Amino acid sequence: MSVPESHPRYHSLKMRELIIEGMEKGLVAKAGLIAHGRGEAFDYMMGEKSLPPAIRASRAAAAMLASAQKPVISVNGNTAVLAVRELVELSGLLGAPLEINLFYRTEERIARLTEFLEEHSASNILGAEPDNKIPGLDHDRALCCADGIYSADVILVPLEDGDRAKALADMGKMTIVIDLNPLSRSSKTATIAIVDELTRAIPMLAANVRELKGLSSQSPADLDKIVGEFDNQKNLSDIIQEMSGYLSSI
Ligand code: PTJ
Repeated sequence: MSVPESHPRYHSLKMRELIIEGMEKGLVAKAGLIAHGRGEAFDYMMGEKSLPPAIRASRAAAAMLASAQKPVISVNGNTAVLAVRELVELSGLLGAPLEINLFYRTEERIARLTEFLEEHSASNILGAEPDNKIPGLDHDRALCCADGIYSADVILVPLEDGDRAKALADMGKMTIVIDLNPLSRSSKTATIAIVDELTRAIPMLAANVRELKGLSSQSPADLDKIVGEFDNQKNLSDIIQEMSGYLSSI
């Protein structure tokens, strides 16, 4: 059944359709359906909109990406099917590779995701031939590319599954997580957690990067200042406050 645009929950139902189709095409893991449902529940609790703390986190994340020496965007099944165009655009803006890095890794999924990214004009794709490992992880998400995640200074990790953000932090890397769950280990471990829905968060991040990179008056020190003023723990408590405020107003 195709969802009519007039349906009040069009966007939400459309995203479900993308995730289901993605699973049927072998792009999304079965567990990706469950992960998506958990995300939807949190999004409901924030009124399905980007809250002010997420907008602040996006600005700090953009400053961190704009000043990175070697940024990398990590891509999994859910992120690819929900926001492929936006991810390719962000990759181009930053000159950052899209590295396919999967929790439920199979060579078939890697091949299909590579093909899917190529079909959407991505030119800088890594992940098919990992030649290094993130230390401290006992699952396939440890597999990474020496030229990508392994040597990156800043890594954008949307829809993380938890322990990798910690392993990357232990490697001395700065991580930007996009996750609707402010209580998740990834949100707490990230250098910057953007607690927002992926399809809202990626375009907002790209717009912020575009703006910060376009400001000729912006010096590296200005970007460092924006990043330095951001406090992830405080931002997470702010978002929880916002969510409880929203819930008690209903
Ligand atoms: O493609 P793979 O094999 O790498 O697997 C990807 C999933 C997402 C299945 C895997 O990483 C996983 O199991 O993740 P988790 O542990 O379920 O965590 C996913 C997090 O993303 C949860 O905290 C969800 O709330 C959040 N989430 C789900 N959908 C969205 C989201 N956050 C932002 N935007 C969404 N659309």
